[in-house]
Amino acid sequence: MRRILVTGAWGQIGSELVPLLQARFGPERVVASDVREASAPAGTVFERVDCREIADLERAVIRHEVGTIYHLAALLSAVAKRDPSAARDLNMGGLHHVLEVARAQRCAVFFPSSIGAFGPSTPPRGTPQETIQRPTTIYGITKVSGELLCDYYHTRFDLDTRGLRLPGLISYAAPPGGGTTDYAVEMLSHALQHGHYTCYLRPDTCLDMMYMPDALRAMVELMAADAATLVHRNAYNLAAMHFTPAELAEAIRAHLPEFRVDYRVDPDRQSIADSWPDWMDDRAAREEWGWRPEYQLADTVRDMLERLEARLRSA
Ligand code: AKB
Repeated sequence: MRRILVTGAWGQIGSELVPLLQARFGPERVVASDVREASAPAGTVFERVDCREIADLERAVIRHEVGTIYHLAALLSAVAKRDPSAARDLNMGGLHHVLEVARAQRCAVFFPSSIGAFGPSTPPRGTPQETIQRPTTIYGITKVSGELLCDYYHTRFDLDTRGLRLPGLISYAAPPGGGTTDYAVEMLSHALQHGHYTCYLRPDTCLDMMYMPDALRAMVELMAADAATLVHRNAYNLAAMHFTPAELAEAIRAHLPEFRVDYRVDPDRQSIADSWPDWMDDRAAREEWGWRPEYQLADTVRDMLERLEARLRSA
């Protein structure tokens, strides 16, 4: 059986997707790759890959006989806003390299799009699967281009490309790096450690969010789905819950009644969040490949606080 390559393996998603794939398919069948040479956990096959260099990708795919690529290496929205050229090089150039290598070596490709693929002219509540996509962020522009490139490689070269429009992700294993939705993870860990958090978004900013176990399961289920059922393969709206910072703070107070939040709005991240939908309609994912989220806000907060507390105790 051909192997699975994960790019951006040390990021927020990759650091949890790699162990999940290893547990499901066997450690020898998963190749973790990243531009950073962090020491890989024991038993992990690691290959340094800079996706901006097509030769790195080619070498890894050929050497390890890769058949599926989960392409996670990308800059998130706030960092991309600070350096649009770097975002273009990695988010668009990197994906183009992945698709070219996948075309030559006949690999399936998973591409994570985002709520960021929408913009202020998109219907913000119950955002349809197919609707206006005119993002005003460089991050969103790279995500829409990514969706279109994946469509193109599928129709033109019959490549098996699949993708999801991911909401903000909440997780405890690795910190998110430079996103707009990161406040949720920060709020949970500050609540536990300091009893207080200063939030960079307004209290009424509503965004789609998802707990990492649901997001990982969605990725693996989509890649395993029967291709014949996939009409909107690149990329499915994916939803589980949506809430505002004020609502998250309230849910945390059910466990930590003394928790306090104040707000110091960062105009850069607020304007990004304001351009994104409040919540997406994910019926296409539910109908075409059976998507069902398991975690809502209360379960997510309870589980996150328990796991963050266990990590603090063992640190
Ligand atoms: C970000 O905030 O940039 C990401 C995303 C929603 O794509 N978490």
